Amino acid sequence: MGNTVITFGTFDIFHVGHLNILKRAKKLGTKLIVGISSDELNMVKKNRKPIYNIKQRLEIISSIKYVDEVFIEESLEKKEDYIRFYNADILVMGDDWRNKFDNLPCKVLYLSRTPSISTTQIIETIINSE
Ligand code: C2G
Repeated sequence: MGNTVITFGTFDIFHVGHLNILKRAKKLGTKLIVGISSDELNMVKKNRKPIYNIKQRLEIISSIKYVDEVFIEESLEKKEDYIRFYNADILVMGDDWRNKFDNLPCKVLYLSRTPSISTTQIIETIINSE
């Protein structure tokens, strides 16, 4: 049997950086599970409401061809529970999270972020163009 890969994120204003990490994560196994941060968790992480709400983000990410299953990530502290529940072999995170999620019951890989694109920067570009 192939590896089950799990990854997490808000994926707000879905962009090519998000697509790249999902594509690379799927290549590491046969099944990709994505935990999508709840609107409340995004408030905790980034101190703002996501532009796209959880229902819209679930719909978008579950439609990506690299993604096999999605669920709502309620807390950053529940990674171990999610990994055990989905029997994940590998956790993939962007390298902005390097060393933040070590000591979990699976292999943990931090992949390099796609340069020059982020949700925050897209929001700033729109605000500044007004
Ligand atoms: N990402 C990337 N390249 C970018 C932007 C984002 O590779 N240019 C990756 C991030 O590193 C992350 C994923 O895309 O792995 C989702 O990014 P965010 O929506 O910003 O998610 P984040 O807030 O980092 O949430 O439990 C952990 C968190 O929920 C991760």
